[in-house]
Amino acid sequence: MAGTLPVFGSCTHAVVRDIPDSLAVEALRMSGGESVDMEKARREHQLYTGILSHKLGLQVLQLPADHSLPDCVFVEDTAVVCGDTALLTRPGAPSRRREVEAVKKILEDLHLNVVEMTDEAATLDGGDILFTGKEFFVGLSKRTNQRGAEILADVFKDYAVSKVTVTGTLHLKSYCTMAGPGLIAIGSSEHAQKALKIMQEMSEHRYDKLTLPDDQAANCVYLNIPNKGHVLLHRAPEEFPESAKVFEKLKDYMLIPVSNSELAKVDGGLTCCSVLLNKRA
Ligand code: M3B
Repeated sequence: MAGTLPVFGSCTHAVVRDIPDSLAVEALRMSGGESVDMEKARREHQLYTGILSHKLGLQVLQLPADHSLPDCVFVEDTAVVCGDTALLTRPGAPSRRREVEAVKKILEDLHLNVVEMTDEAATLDGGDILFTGKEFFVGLSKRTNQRGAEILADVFKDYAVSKVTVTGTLHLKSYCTMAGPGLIAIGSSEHAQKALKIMQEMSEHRYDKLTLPDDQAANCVYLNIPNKGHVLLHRAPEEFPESAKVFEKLKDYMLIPVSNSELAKVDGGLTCCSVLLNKRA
């Protein structure tokens, strides 16, 4: 590909999807736990999409909810976008497979090179895919398997793809994301630390790390926005005070605390609710 390497975190568009009423009772969750306050969930989600559109100036494409798809708000799991290629996933949970259809349509409308994962032996959730700007890490989890990882490696041939076994949680990004160029946000649990160690051992690149006391807080959204520079959406101090203090030490960042108490009850984090893409390239 000709031209300059895109700046890590550059982004022009975000795909999001409304929360269906069915989420409260039917969304998949790792453990029983508290009931979801749907009004609050929708308020939090509106704040999240408002930040992406009004505060950061992204073009936000908002898909309507589908009530027969209780997890459809978690669009991240349905597509992996890198450059102008979008790999549509084959979600590990059969109840989530049809979520991909609406996302496929909107990514095609955006004229991305859309690739489908048709192999019935493959499963992959976007929540297991960590793109560092230099390479991919794929979490092998209850939702993502070897075959899914192989297909991702075939599609994104320009990058190294390494596999990491995910233990103790749903997805790889349940305890790690990128918090900036070359900066891995990582939780403090033994499971998270073990995953980081594996990633460091497999990589040819060196990364800095930002260690968060709370695993859930390590799921943050980094963006690089013209005239704003480094932008980080991170979990609010009301939710994770100790982790928020760690984020607040980052220099030269526009920090945006975001509450996500309700979708977190069904295992959703901040990355889960958008597919980010860069059409400026
Ligand atoms: C969560 C889906 C929950 C379904 C996202 C990544 C890590 C903390 N009930 N999906 N992509 N997981 O989030």
